[in-house]
Amino acid sequence: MKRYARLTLALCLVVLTLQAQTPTFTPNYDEAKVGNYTLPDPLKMNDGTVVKTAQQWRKRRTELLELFAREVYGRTPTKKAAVSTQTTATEAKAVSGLATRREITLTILGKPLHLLLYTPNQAKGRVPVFLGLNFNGNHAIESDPTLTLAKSWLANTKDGGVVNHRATGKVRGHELARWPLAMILKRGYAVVTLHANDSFPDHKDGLAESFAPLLYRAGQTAPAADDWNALSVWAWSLSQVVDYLERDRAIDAKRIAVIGHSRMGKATLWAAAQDERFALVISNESGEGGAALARRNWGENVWRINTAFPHWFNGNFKKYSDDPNTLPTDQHELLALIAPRPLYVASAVEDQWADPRGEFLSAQAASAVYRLLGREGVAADAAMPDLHKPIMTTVGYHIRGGKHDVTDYDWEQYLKFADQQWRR
Ligand code: GTR
Repeated sequence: MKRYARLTLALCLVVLTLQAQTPTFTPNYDEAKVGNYTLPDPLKMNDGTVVKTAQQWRKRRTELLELFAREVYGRTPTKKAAVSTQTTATEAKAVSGLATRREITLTILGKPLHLLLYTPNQAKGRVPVFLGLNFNGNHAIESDPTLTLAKSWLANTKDGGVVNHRATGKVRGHELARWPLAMILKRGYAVVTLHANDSFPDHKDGLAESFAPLLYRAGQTAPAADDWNALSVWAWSLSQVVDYLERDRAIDAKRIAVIGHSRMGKATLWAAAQDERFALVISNESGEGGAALARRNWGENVWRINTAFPHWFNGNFKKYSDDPNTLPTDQHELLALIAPRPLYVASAVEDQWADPRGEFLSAQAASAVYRLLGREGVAADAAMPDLHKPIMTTVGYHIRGGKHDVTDYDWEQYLKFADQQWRR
């Protein structure tokens, strides 16, 4: 009997420990339970001074960049590394003859970033370009078997597409639906994409294989609490592509639109906040840590994202897991850092995890900075638009039907928005 009691006690302890290790998360999807929150004012300096001029905004911009770098995404090393560029393959009749496709490798500190660039064959002169990170490797953009298979780490899949963390031929075309190349090329835009995992493999121990250790400070062996992590490294990789595009004679580097979906949307917003060479910015369902307000308790929250993806944000951001109200920033201020450049935020109604309303409210709150800089944003008293009723001021927004994804409907709006902004 005594032995039985001891065994039961031991079993209970095991169960309790396991429970403590795997806490459950119940997202809130009830407006009544969102709670009250006060957003920090992007137009108030840290010392309380109200920002009234474009000149003062430049100072405030620097303050906000510092806060996001220190407390949220981590600092990006400023050191410029030497880059060697190599075109490894060219296909003059890609996408049914619509484009010339180039595979270009940028080697930075001995590590490669593989770009896949499509330029429309019909175009005369330099063309504007859509740039975006992909999730699965460049071979996932088309099903063409001649396209080089990505070599970077990928999460294994049950269908044999990724084995031992490396892509097999089966994953070709996996992201094809999200990159409607023909539609974009026919409108006269180039497309350039790169695999996020080339710069930071997307898993909790990915840092070691990322660019981060290559850019450590002298004597550094581990990241500091304010150092960069996956989202910042991905953002940095986008800026490396801009450095390249500025040297490519087929591209109009003054018209680079950067687009990102979901986690890549988060990285995209942070890239564009820091690097003003991105002329137009698109956040497709970037959600928590992207466009959605952190203080609004809906769907994914800071605690959940830090727990599931400890490698995305910096060490300091973990301090805010229990209470996002203690953050010195909120995500509308990240969007505001893009002002006065055109910004488009998009949501999907079945993507409640990303908080569509929180994404809209964030774009609306950021619009105060657009107005200060003489641009039209989402009006302060505007109601959230209905499904498929895009708003297109310098700040664009839509919510569409369907799930978390990038669809042709989304692209139709982005192309229209870019045409409108660039008067094409
Ligand atoms: C989810 C994550 C989101 C979003 C998404 C994605 O698991 O919770 O923040 O980034 O992944 O990237 O598709």
